[in-house]
Amino acid sequence: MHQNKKSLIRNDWSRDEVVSLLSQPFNDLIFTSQQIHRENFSPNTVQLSTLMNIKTGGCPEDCAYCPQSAHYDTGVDAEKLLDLNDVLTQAKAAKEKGATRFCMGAAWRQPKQQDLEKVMVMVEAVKKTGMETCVTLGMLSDKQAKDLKSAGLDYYNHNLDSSPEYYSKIISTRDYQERLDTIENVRQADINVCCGGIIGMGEDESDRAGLLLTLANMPTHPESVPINMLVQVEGTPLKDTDKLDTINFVRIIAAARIMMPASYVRLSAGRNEMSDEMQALCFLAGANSIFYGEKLLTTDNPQLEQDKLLFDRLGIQSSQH
Ligand code: SAM
Ligand code: DTB
Ligand code: SF4
Repeated sequence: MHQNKKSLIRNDWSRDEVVSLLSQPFNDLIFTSQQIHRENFSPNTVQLSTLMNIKTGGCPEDCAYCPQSAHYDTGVDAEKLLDLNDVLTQAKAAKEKGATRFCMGAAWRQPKQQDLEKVMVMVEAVKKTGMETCVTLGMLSDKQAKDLKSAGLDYYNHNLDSSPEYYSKIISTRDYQERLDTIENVRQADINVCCGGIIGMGEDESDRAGLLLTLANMPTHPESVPINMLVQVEGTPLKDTDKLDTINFVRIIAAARIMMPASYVRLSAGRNEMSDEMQALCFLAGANSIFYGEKLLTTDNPQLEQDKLLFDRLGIQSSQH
């Protein structure tokens, strides 16, 4: 445990403590998270990241939520890795529209060397636009993480998705430890870690606490913590999972803010199904980043105009380059 200049950074949360945090009276929880948010960040500023799927579908993994898994019939066809020019055109457009980070996703279990080299060229080119770069390519060896660092990569996204206990109910083709190993390789390569999870997969309160405490008990907190609300996609095993109590989703955002005071907490997938009021509660609870752009990877995200209008109504500004 050490004291940073603003909030106390802890790495010793217990599950009981997190469960009781999550079950506090809502007003108490939000009051604390808003206080911590203000100690660490400008309260009315939200960072914008734009996502691009650079390699769609045909993934050998069986993640039960994912429309890009080859195990499920979701209507998402497998495509090849996109060309540098297509990626760069979209990156420049994203910057033009106000994004400060460009995140490139690939539906791989782990990149092959020849593909990694192509992605490194993309990272170098996108970085030259002045935006921060992020990629999410599946598992990485320590050498692959170092190669990405040498290309200038700023962030690597690799989510834990759920608690260690619930994980095996969602994915059978890899285990939790492999996720943790990749995150460690990214950390050792001195790349910023973007790591979060998905809420609404049928997990219980203890699993949500387990996800949060695994993130917050890392020796260094992920710099960026995406909290996704499951997008239920036809053809995936998780389609028709019981719908989440949206207030409980806001509680997860608040707990993430309290437990990881200096990290960016991103209100990630699922915004297209959230009301403006629910998103406003998430920002109040301490979310300070979103995916900005009309598509996530394969599913829809709010229209840019809709997000601009919401920010105007809330007096929120986006962070500047
Ligand atoms: N294949 C790589 C991997 O799994 O790390 C990178 C791409 S993968 C699509 C990135 C993340 O997107 C997943 O870890 C998961 O958290 C999120 N995701 C995928 N499908 C989702 C869905 N239907 N709803 C919410 N989040 C989803
Ligand atoms: C993250 O945590 N969420 C993003 C990004 N990291 C790669 C992906 C969301 C995907 C939602 C389903 C889809 O569009 O395919
Ligand atoms: Fe593949 Fe990533 Fe989708 Fe899992 S989440 S099926 S690893 S693309």
